[in-house]
Amino acid sequence: MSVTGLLADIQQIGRDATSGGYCRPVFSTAEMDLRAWFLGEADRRGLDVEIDRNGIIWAWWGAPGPGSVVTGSHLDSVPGGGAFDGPLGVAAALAAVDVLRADGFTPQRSLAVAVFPEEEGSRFGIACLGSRLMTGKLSADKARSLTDASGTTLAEVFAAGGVDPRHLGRDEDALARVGHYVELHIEQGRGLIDLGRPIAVGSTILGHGRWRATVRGQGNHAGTTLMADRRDPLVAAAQMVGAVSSLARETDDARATVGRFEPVPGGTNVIASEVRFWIDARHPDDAVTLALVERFRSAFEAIASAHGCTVEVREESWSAGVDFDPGLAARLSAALDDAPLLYTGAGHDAGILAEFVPSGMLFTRNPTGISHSPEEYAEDADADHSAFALAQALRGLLS
Ligand code: HGY
Ligand code: MN
Ligand code: MN
Repeated sequence: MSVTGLLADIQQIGRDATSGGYCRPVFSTAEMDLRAWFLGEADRRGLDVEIDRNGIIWAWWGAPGPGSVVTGSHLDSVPGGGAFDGPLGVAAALAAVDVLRADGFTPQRSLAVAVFPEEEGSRFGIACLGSRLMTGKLSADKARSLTDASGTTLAEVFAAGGVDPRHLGRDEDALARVGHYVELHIEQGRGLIDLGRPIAVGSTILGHGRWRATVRGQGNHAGTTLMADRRDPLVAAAQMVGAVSSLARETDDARATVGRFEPVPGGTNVIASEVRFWIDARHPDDAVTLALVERFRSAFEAIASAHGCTVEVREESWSAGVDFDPGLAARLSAALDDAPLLYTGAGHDAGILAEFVPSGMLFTRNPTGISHSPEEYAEDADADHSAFALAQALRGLLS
């Protein structure tokens, strides 16, 4: 089946009819439906499926064993995300198996299609949670204690999703089986459309982190509290968000975002008592990112003080910048008609695995470059071409 055909099968799962955006948090009903879809497609292809201790799904063509080739991506989404971020890589992996088999290709190494849970970190706050657990970059205890917006722990959510949280953690066997990891993903940028090419090879992932700011003041009545008597954390937090944008704009090539802003209690006639907001900050140089966050912290303290409030900034997730294995990148490029090498400002499980096994990425052209939005898209021809490009890339590794 074609990539567009596979994506069409899941296009209504977790889709908001009004915005067209997708909401597929890990182990939500929508993501569980996507996992079930994947298991069905793997079964249809006679792939041997296992769900490991960290909730990662492995669909095997050949016996699982050391030094296998692994491809795949994720099925979870950001809130209001697009249809391609994650699922394109999973669908292309399934369709690549079809392409190789149609060519009568017999792999000399086993191939697995993997689906990593919580790549977006949208439910529990830590990006690439599944691959971090597998590699030991995130401790099982820390993971189990994470809570989602409703206060439900990761342990409870994973248990409800059929993954026993007592067994979470570094998985030496799973890691030993990965000889090469190659992930295909929709490009989250305009490199390819400007180059007029359908496929690129990943060279680098920018370092990126997430910090949570908590601003505390005095909750009070909107009508009985004179302006001079207020310690309003929402006004302070709003100025802090402005500082994030202005300080990032002063720093060449920095990207800093506040996309989540939660006043407590959030009443129209209530002066908030507390405001929580999250900062996503990135830069090609990790030291610059971290220095920028320190500038945020200083600016926040001055603003909080001016409003009689307090502020606390806490790191929630940090992913250092990653250079993919240059030999593998060159090999992938050569296999794909000298496909261009592009860096990405988006994080991926391939970036976590790259520290442990030779890993690479392929990017599929995105005409607008827009992502993490319902407007994210790839032309059908490019989406379908992804399967052939991935098959071509895998063929060399599997021979
Ligand atoms: O946030 C990211 O960079 C990725 O989409 N998880
Ligand atoms: Mn993604
Ligand atoms: Mn994403």
